[in-house]
Amino acid sequence: MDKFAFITGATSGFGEATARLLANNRYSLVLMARRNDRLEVLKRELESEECKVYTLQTDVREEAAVIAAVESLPKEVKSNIHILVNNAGLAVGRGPIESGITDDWERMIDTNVKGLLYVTKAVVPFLIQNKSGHIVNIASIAGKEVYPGGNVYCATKHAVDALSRSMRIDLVQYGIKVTNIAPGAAETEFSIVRFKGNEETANSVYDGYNPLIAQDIAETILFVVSRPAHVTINDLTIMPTAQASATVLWKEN
Ligand code: NDP
Ligand code: 8X3
Repeated sequence: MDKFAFITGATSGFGEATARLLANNRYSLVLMARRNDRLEVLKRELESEECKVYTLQTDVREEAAVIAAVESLPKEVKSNIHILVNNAGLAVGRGPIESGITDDWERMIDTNVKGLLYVTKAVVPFLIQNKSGHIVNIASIAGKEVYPGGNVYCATKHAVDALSRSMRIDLVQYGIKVTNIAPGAAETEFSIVRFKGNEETANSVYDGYNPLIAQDIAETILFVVSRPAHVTINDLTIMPTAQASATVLWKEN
């Protein structure tokens, strides 16, 4: 039977690149995100005899929708989910706490923390049933350190880091692996979303150095999920070579 990887945030960046790479490595896919047009394009591109693709147009912030979406999958798909990549997430805005916008804060907390919990709660019973499986949580260097104006985004990614560690403790009895991945600056649609469509500001984040690209993270995910059964990689921090910490970036003039 096909091995399914369930990927949230599959319509862009890390999630999309991971979907492509896992499809090329004999996984079938369940792809979750809000933009259905992109999900359908990806499904058409990746579906083959070896790779079945199910798309779930779902906002991870809506618990009832997440539960219904997972329930809607055929039984043989649910019972063959081997990998859950909790990747859907975003930063909205960057600035000091005193001028923070509560709606931005809520979008980040609801997506990055509560959404990850809702999806995990809906999917983990199938991993438990099989007494195996692998959860890969996409955290961030912002979950290891803080930086000016990063306040709430950093708090949500610290929460993801803590959840990875506690999930590992809760799920070890079922033989379920949990890996936390903490990337530094990567050029995806992340900054366009963070700066609310302002392309000039978004592009300036990546000026003067070589940032990570989505493929770097996809290859890392493939590596961690393809270790032997007795090996778990708990935590990986991956940075562009020019980035020494959340705040130290070596830029060429
Ligand atoms: P992108 O903006 O390129 O991709 C984000 C993905 O998340 C999209 O597919 C989007 O799909 C999905 N998403 C966002 N909100 C929701 C939602 N409410 N429900 C379902 N899906 C949602 O960014 P990245 O690929 O860079 O980001 C992926 C993850 O990596 C995020 O968790 C981010 O915080 C983290 N990260 C990013 C870094 C970077 O520098 N780029 C570095 C470290 C971590 P759609 O809009 O269709 O719903
Ligand atoms: C995204 C990387 O440094 O902008 O998580 O927080 S950073």
